[in-house]
Amino acid sequence: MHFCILLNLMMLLTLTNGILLQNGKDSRSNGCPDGWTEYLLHCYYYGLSEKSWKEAKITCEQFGGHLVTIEDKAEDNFIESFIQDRNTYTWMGASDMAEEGKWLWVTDIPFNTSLYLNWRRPGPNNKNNEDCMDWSFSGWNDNTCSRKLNFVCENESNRED
Ligand SMILES: [Ca+2]
Ligand SMILES: [Ca+2]
Ligand SMILES: [Ca+2]
Repeated sequence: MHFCILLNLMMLLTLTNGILLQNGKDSRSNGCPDGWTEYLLHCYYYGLSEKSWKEAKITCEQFGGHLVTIEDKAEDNFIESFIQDRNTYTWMGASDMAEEGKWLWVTDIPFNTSLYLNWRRPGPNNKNNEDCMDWSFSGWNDNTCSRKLNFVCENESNRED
């Protein structure tokens, strides 16, 4: 009986050790701060505290990054899986608050120069003056900027290679 318990304990220790080693290895090879996820030399942070779009934007800037900007389909697919099962609507880094209908990434890149867009059909409807972009269901949507939502920040990775 005692032998069995000892054997189980040893197995548990071996397992725990393996997990710890694995984690140590991951943090060494990751060019992102703790709590951020690396994808293609960029770091992503999922903000679980619900904030207005402007509050979320400021929070990302305080982290030294910006609300996430989506450059291509690969990044969009990554974001979709990153936010999956966490919240229905998640703030992204784009708005048309400066001029209605002229969408701009927070990095000052206008949408009309973007090669990739993923608005949910039929596109931004500006219902009751919606000027801030969220990711919800199958794509992008314009939403009311004062709504309190979770958000995603993006930053460059520190990895050299
Ligand atoms: Ca990006
Ligand atoms: Ca609008
Ligand atoms: Ca809308």
